[in-house]
Amino acid sequence: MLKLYYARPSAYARPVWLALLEKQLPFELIPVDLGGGQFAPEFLALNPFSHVPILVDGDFRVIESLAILDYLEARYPSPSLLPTDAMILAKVRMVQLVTFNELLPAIVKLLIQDENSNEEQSAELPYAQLRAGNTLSFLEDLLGNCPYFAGEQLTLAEIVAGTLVHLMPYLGVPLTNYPKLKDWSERLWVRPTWQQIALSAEEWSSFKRRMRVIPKIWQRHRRQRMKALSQKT
Ligand SMILES: N[C@@H](CCC(=O)N[C@@H](CS)C(=O)NCC(=O)O)C(=O)O
Repeated sequence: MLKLYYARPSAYARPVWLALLEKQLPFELIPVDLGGGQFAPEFLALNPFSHVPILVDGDFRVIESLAILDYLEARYPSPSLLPTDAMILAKVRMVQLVTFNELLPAIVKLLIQDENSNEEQSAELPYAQLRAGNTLSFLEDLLGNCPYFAGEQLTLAEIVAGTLVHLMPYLGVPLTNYPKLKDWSERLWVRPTWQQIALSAEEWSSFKRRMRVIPKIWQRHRRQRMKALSQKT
């Protein structure tokens, strides 16, 4: 059976989890405690970069969320989550990459700032808001009047962007200026598959709290690892 190493709130693991559900594949979820569990030797043997998600399919292991999504699509093509038309495929890829490369860094910054709202706001906060708004405008235009980015077909564009766009109002970026994206997001979240990965309000606030300390834990582990690795060479 397929195995997915994941953490429930992980922005990179959630699309893979959702793709498995949309494809109706049987799979086992293996939770990883990102408070340090990702530095355990058994985990590092699966992913030397200490990240979730990891997909294990028999003897085959795939890391990197976008590579996993492509693997699932090629290996388990039905139902299809990727168009073949060149222009539509380019649209889907743009949505995936812009979401991870532009929107996600802004979300992380807004999350941390949100928790530190009593501290003086740094220049990074307005930049994150601008970056988020810029990405949402781009997505709104790209979606146009279609139900999905690829037209009538739900694809990996929804699987990636749809797991993050709905968070924006909780981070001080309402979707009212992006009405088509707002409707699109609401349509996605009534799907039973999406409901299965929904975080409760409690999980969400505990995640926000952990985001304040977790990067410091990661830094400490990484320094120890760098030391250990440099002693080996
Ligand atoms: N490029 C990777 C990024 C994965 C990633 O950064 N995952 C985070 C969780 S959202 C993680 O596992 N962080 C733990 C660490 O870096 O030690 C992907 O797309 O899979």
